[in-house]
Amino acid sequence: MRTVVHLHGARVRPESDGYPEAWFTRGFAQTGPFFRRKVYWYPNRQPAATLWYHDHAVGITRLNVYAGLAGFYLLRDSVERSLNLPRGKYEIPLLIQDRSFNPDGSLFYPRQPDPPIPGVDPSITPGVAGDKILVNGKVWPYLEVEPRKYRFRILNGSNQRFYRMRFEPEVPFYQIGTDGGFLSAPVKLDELILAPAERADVIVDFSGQKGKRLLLRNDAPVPFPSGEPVDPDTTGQIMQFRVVLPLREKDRTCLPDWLVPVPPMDPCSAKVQRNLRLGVQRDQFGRLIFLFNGKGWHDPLTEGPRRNEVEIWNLINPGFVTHPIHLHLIQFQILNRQPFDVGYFNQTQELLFTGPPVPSAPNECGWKDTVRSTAGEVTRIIVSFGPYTGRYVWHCHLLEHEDYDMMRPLEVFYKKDKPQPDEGD
Ligand SMILES: [Cu+2]
Repeated sequence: MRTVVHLHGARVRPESDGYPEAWFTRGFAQTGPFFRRKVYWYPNRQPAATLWYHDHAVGITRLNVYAGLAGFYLLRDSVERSLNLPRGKYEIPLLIQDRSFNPDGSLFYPRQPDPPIPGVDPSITPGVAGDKILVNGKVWPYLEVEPRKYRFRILNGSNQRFYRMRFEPEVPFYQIGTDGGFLSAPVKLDELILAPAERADVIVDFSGQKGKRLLLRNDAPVPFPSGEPVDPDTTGQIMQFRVVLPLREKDRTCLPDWLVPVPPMDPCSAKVQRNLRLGVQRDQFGRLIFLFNGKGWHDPLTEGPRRNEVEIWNLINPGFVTHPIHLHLIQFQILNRQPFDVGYFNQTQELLFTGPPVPSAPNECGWKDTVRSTAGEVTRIIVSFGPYTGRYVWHCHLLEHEDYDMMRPLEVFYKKDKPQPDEGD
C-alpha cells in the first residue's frame, strides 16, 4: 500500500510535508517520483495549536484515512501554560469520524457510486458518509465527567461529513482556539460547525450539571448544507457526557478574558489577488470530477506565490455544497464572504454580487489552515507565504474531492532580497 504522512497545519519544509507524490510502500520498496527522505523533520516552531497528521498519498487519501491513518498532534508552548486552562485528564482530544460497517464488523467503503458506472470497477464516488458516528474510534461513546470545566480539542476527521454541534440540554461552551492556535478571546457558542479537517479548541463547563446526561447532537446535512438531513436517532448524535463523577477538587482553572493577540492582516498589504473557481464537471465515464479553475492535479502549476508576499485568494463557489479548502505550509485569516448571482456567473463567468461582504464569524477570527468555501459565495482569505520555499499543495479536504481531482500544486518561490532560514531551523 502507498502512503505518505502530512502534518496538517504545521510549518515544515517541503520535503517533510508529505507531498502526495512523495509516497512510499512498506520498507520503502517503492517510492513516488517526489520521494526525498525517509525521516521527516518537524521544527515545531509555531504557536501552540491543535494539529493533526494523516495520510496524503495521491489518489487514495480517502481510503487510507478511512482505514485509520489519522491522529492528533498537540503542539504546546509557554503562552498556553500561562493560561491556566483545564489540563491533564480534564483536557481531552475528540476525533469525530463517521464510518459504515459490514456485518462481520469490518469497515465498509463503497466500491462504486450509486448507480454504478458501467465499465469502471472499482470507482471513486463524489463523497462517502458513514451511518455510524465514532469518537476516538468508538461508535457513539459516552464520557463520564466531573461537574467542572473541561477542555476539548475537537477535530472533524471525516471524509465528507460536516458536523453542526449543539449540547442537549444546553450547557455553556466557549471556543478558545481555531486550526492554528488560540483566538484573541473566548467566543461563547450555541452551536459549532466543523467541516472535515477543521479543529476547534473549546471549554465546556459542566458545573451545575451534576447528575445530568448531555447529548452532543449533530444536525448537519450530507453533503453540507444542501443534502440529506441527519436521522436524529443515529447520525444526529455524536456522543454523550455523563456528569456522574464526584468533583475531586475545586476547579481552579479559568476561562481567560483574553488569550493571545491575533493581529488582523491588512488587505492593503496584499500584492496579488487570485480568483479561484470551485467547479464540477463530468469525466469521460459520466462521473463527477471536481476542479479548481477547470484544472486538475496534473495540470501545470498556476499558484506560485513569492515568499513573504501577502496574497488575497477569492474562493468562488458557484455550486450547492460547501468545500473546506486547505492550504499547506501556512496559517491564514478569513477576510469575509460575499454572496453572488450564481446563475449569472455560470453564464458569463462574471461576479455580480447580491449583497455586501459579511465578515467571518467571531470564532473564525483566528489562524486557519482550512476554510469553508460556502456555496453561492466568494470566500476571501489573506495569506502570507513562508518561511519556506518549495513545492506544497492546496486542496479541498472533502477526501473524495481531493482524490478526484480538487488538488493543485502550490509552489512558494524564493525572493532574492530575503535570506532563507538555515537547514534544521
Ligand atoms: Cu470539495
